[in-house]
Amino acid sequence: MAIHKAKFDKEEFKKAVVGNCKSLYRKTLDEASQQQRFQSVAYAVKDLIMDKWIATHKQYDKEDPKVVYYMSMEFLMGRALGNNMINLMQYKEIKKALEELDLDINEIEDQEPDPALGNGGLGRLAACFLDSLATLEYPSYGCGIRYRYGMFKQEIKDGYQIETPDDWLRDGYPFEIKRAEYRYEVKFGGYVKVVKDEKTGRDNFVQEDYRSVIAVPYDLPILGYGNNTVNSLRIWDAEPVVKFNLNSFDKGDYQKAIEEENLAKNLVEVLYPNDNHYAGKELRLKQQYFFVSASVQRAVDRYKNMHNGDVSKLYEKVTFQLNDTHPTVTVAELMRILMDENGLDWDQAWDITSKTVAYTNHTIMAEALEKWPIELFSRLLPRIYQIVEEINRRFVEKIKAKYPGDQEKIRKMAIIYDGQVKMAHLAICAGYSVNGVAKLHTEILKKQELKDFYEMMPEKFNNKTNGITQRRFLLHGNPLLAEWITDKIGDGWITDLKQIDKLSLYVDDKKAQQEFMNIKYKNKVRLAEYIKKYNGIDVDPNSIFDVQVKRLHEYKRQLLNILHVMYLYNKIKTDPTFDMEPRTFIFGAKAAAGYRIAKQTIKLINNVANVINNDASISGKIKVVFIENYRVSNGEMIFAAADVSEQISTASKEASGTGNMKFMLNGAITLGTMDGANVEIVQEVGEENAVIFGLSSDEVIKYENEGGYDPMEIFNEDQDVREVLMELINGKYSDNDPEEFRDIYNSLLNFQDGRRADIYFILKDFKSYAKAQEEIDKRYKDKAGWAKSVMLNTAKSGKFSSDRTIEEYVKDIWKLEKVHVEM
Ligand code: H2P
Repeated sequence: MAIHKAKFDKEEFKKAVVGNCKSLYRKTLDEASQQQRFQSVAYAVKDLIMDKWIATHKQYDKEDPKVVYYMSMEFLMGRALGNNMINLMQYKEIKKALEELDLDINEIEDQEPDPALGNGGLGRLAACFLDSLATLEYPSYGCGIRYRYGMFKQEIKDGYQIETPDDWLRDGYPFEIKRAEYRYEVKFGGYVKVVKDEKTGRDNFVQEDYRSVIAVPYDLPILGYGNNTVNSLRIWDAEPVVKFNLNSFDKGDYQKAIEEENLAKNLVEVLYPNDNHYAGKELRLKQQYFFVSASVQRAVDRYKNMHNGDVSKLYEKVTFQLNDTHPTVTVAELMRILMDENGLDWDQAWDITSKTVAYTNHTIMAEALEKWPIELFSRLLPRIYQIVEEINRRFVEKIKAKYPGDQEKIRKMAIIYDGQVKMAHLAICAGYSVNGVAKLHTEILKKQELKDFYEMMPEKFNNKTNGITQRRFLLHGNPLLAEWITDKIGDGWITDLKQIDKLSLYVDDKKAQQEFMNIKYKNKVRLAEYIKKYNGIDVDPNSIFDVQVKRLHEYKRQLLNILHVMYLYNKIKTDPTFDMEPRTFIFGAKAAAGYRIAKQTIKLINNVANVINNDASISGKIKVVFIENYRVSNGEMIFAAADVSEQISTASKEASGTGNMKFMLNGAITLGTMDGANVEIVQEVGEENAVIFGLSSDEVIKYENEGGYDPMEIFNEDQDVREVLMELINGKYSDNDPEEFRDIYNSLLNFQDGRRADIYFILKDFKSYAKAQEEIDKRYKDKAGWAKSVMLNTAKSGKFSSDRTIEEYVKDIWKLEKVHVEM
């Protein structure tokens, strides 16, 4: 790939920064606040982007290539300034320019709020995909919502999680531009009137007595690395109709005006902070339809403008990728636009739609599957519901034709059944592609969760193992290692991560090992300083940094990790001579606000930390740290500093995982179950360079089919486990209230609220996990062996670039052509 590096005029740039400060704030840089300095710099960087952004879209207009619209409720972007500097290939130059202005680039970058329009892996994947699409020169739009408040900020008070609003737009976000020229009306509620067209005799479906909002997009630039491509992330804001439609006041329809004002205000107010969990809230469905309708209207208009208003070949130039079921109303909205607004009949519209929409599944967790009550769905989206009903009717006919007399098939596969609209079924029925996000996950979909669908339409199913962008998670997040790698093997890895395998040549080289481990040490010092600053805890950079950072969810099993820490602590206490490498257990996780057990787990981790960190008798053998407000920006630093990557989900439950890849890339050893993409990580790096434990997914699924297992047996037979569990309820870690962790205790041992005990097999896997942890300790003692192993992890991470993932989507699903932008 030809890398293009634009000329950088340092003096011009400095002038721009000073000028921005003056025109934005009426201040000199000296007088400005840190935030104002950041803004002044960001606008100067945006200037460098603008010409490329314009050129890219000119080129798209000229070539009229096929475009993918990546439809996603979440884009967990992380900070843009540093990343944009990196992708412009001008990080060092800009850093230098800022130094000459007496500005420290790290402090400036630190001023940017993390645009956190996502929960976790699903939203971050979308962000990595946009980076790769632009870098690989593929035309694309990310389509989402401009939430007024993103993922909440987490504070820890007395060990409890406190959620505070993430007011990321407070100071204005310098990289966005408002596209007031693209306004679309989105309608909710009312009823559908059928009006006969006198001329054609056709029935027209007209929505009446509805409430509507105006969708207005904001575009964020998505820069390719080392090229001139700048794609857009288009996020929609909602404005009330009344702003320009004063009519309703004239007519005295004051009530309607107020309702629309409120609708607009509430609609994009906040991101739902639930991952892998479906809450069934009306506002959520409104959000979904809102951004889908606006995005699809815009995409169809854009296409029509370029094709003389003829929509019949839309699928040749447009594809909508549904990031999970959240944007599945795309199917019906596209049908509506094609039929009601463009006069196509059902068959034509269906033919186009079913060649235009594709679906990615991200989870098999039952509680994540979206099903909307018919009552709610049809009341909110009356025309859309009619269309879904007709899709369902025809689909059921097909099922009947294929499986005559098999009522069971209809029960399991229908889109509308039992009073509910099942979004995954709609996505699969209409989509031309259905993909899982790691090999194991896709196999489970085919053999278990979506078995009936796979049987009926096997040609739709395919796997796309997730990936991450090495530009953010190594080049930006770990500059020391990035530079060292480039020194050794050149910089080809930045756009072709497979090349990182060339490092394999160095894994036995003593000097290279030393250098690699020195860099790891420096990154650990950097993290230790952060921990000191924000947690007030001293940690030893010579200890093993054992890290689990990800959303807090029972299936991800942070509980297994902390129970093991409690067990280890008991061991050291009973035998003070117990020999082990000093270990720092680092956690970072946000829990959904209403998820009780998850929040208790955070409290447990903090209380255990409190007891252990203050026990001088164990002479610092263990430290426990809970990093507050884990997010993309501190994540970058954490991945760089990790020795051990905890990927310990119950096998079969983690569809892929992407944190696992970020750790691997930065030279950490995976301690994990054979779940999600861990399986493929082990395949790449070799079993001897990872530590694997626990039940396999087949074993888990078998237990589940047999009604579970009995954790009481383990409780009764295993002294160590019993001791740890008793400590949950005897006040050892909860002085003031021995009942504090009763729910956790119960979740492991008692059948309650219709749920079996220990459904995530924590006790079942406990001993095997403890043994794996001993294995880590043993391997770390062998310094050279460890160095070789972590270097191999970096060297063998080539497969896990999102560039590879995107190339697979392009080849198998989207069929895009590259568009090269010359300047
Ligand atoms: C989910 C899955 C992950 C997967 C990610 C991206 C929903 O992310 O659980 O296994 O890697 O999508 O496909 P998360 O749990 O982080 O919200």
